[in-house]
Amino acid sequence: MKAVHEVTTREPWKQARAALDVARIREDFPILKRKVHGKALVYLDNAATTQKPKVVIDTLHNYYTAENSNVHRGIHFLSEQATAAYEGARAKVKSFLNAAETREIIFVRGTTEGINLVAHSYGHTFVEEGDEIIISAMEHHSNIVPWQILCEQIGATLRVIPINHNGELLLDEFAKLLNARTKFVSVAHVSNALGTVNPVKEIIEMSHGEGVPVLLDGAQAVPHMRVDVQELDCDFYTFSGHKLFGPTGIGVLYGKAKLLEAMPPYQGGGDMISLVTFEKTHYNELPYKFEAGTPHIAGVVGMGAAIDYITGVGADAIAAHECELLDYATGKLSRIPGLKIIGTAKKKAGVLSFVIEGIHPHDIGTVLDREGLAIRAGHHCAMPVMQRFGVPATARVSFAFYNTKEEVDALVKAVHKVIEVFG
Ligand code: C6P
Repeated sequence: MKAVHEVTTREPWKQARAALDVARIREDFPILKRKVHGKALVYLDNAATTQKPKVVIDTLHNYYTAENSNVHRGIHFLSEQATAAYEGARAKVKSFLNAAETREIIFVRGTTEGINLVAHSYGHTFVEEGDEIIISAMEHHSNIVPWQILCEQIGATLRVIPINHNGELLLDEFAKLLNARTKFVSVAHVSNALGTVNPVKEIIEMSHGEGVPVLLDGAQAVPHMRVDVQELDCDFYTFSGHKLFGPTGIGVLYGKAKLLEAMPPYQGGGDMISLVTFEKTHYNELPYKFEAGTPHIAGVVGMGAAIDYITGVGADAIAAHECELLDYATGKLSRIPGLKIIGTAKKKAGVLSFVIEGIHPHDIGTVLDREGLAIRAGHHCAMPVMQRFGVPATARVSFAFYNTKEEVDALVKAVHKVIEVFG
């Protein structure tokens, strides 16, 4: 079948096609064997959270069974082991993103906290009344609300890059929005509601041309493609461990060292200090300046195991397999009468949102659930996207590399059932 998405024909991962032994990979994910409502589970809600391979589950178990201790504090054996595991995971994240230095990797609770940290710390230091911040019309609420709060607090203005009917950013409009008042640009690398892969390299180049730093929300990108922060030249990059086959409650904020150095701490507490007196506190060096309090050590270690795992599977093989799945599903679903795909960008990753004429997405989700299929129905925490396309909600299928064409066939069959029941 001819690739629907331009990305399949342009990228080197083409060569990685068929390199993935999905049947074997599925053996690594215990939950994929379970049944729901008496049916085989078909898990297609990976944009919400991904399932965990046994190696991640075992790493968490082993951490609490054999290594649990606090980090950076004790001089005893266990504390040294926990610290080594924690800092070892930081080194893994550094290689995963190809960051220049490990001190540029800050552990946070997730993408949401990563963006809030930058909006608060960078925003309150470098953005002033009358300045402007640019986001896009396809942002998750996590990349809207922190900037709105900042703008309200300091009297800055939020500007929004519009999107076309395919769900692609209008770069010409972005160029018009960029001006001397622009102090920050924050956009999704991949949209969670539409699946669009944004032209982030162009956005960064254009922004840097005006001396404006850029944050990329990588929550929906890192599970699907290779990310190189130095090649992108982004100033900040953030993602969540739980969407990357790791634990919940942990994520990463990458920031260029010179920017992080210039920013004040986001939270105060243990570990982020070097000296405290009642008169004055001296802050710790990077990355600890931004890691106040006892961190989610097990989460970090588990996320490190997840990174090892997917690195072993291979980013190119993952991208190639998922692109094939997306093409296959797009072809099959778009032939169903009354079904409309929301988000038809040329470059897409992982996500397929759709509506069916006369049927509420929640009803689609409910019937699919009874058939064993897990999808998400709703606004996907991207209400402005729903407003842009004039729909209250969509049904959203989202893939991971353990999904198969047989599962897409099951989806198509179940969608026909939905139409039978409600159509
Ligand atoms: N999107 C989805 O079903 P947290 O909750 O911090 O791990 O991630 C927030 C977030 C930020 N940006 C994007 C692009 C996202 O997709 C998400 C999370 C989930 O689409 C849950 S709403």
